[in-house]
Amino acid sequence: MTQAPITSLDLTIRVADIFRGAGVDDVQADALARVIVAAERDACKSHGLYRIAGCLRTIRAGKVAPQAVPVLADDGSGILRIDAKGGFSCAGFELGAPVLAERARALGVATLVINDCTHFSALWPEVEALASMGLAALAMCPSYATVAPTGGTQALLGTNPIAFGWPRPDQYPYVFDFATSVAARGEVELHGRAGTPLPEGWAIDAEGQPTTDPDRALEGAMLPFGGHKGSAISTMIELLAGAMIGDLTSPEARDSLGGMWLLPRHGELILAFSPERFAAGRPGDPFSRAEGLFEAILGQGARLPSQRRFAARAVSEAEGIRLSDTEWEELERLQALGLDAV
Ligand code: NDP
Ligand code: PYC
Repeated sequence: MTQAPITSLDLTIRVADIFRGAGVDDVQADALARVIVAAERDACKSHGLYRIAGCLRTIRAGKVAPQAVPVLADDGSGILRIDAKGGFSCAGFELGAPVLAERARALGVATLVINDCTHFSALWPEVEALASMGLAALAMCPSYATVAPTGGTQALLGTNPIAFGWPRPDQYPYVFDFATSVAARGEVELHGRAGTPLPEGWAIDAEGQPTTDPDRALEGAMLPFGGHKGSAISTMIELLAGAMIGDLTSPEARDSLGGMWLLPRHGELILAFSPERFAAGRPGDPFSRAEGLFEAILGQGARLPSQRRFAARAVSEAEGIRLSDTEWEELERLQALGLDAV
């Protein structure tokens, strides 16, 4: 029997309950539920409910600290640090974001480093939150080694996401968020589950040969987007959000985990800019100039990134989130069995 749609709030409560039942403290359980349900609400399936099982597996394996309390270190400079103490990144972000916003307004630009966190989520909730506070924002992190550098044959780089947000008056911000691989690894896993082949050009097998078989791709490597350009941007993320912040790069994260059936532990770098502070004394209002650019893009018939996502959100908010029977069954199984489900 098909179930009625569920509101974001009710789904968030259910997901948080699953985590609480698995021994996760309230702060982390609520932060996890918010980020997972936001992805489900916005039709970003690769980082929605599907990720609950991965979180539980990682908790069960003892590779994430479910009771960790993130700590903020603030020396008054433009570098704020969260020590996640081995917990999930999203609780650390929620702690650091308001301070980051206040510091970016005061200095013009400020950064938030999150160290020692398990990270699995999409980055758009973070840049969107900062944009809603009137700031432009960039977020990036390594992952674990699953992507071959262009011209190479072995997984070395992560799928290394990068996201950007720009505030827009009286409407959703301009936001993009993507993996620097051709697609997120979650997409490959979803193809595997559905038994559908991958599009050409996504992956190579363990022998370095092109493949459209999701299982062979997961044993081999994904490819960077845009050839050498994506490969270089992904390498930049390893440097800035790995080596520079004193945290693990993707190959190190993979080695420390001993495999990829669990969620990776590493760091994240988030930058926030005050457009007013940068534009001060220069001609033109940065926000109205930005609107002119967006209008010109739309005027050509192109769409803005996140438009699909915001449209999905509008439907979810009006009608509730629709889950398939299989998704309901899985949710109920996870709720009933907790850590024994994985
Ligand atoms: P997609 O390729 O699905 O989307 C990338 C971005 O491009 C989105 O902002 C999307 O907007 C936009 N977009 C797509 N098509 C168009 C178009 N025709 N015109 C304009 N904009 C467009 O993303 P990925 O599969 O690469 O990544 C998915 C998610 O995975 C991301 O949220 C990322 O953060 C996450 N991820 C997380 C990792 C981690 O370690 N934590 C690792 C890798 C990925 P829209 O959503 O509206 O379609
Ligand atoms: O989808 O590539 C991915 C991913 C890796 C870690 C979290 N998401």
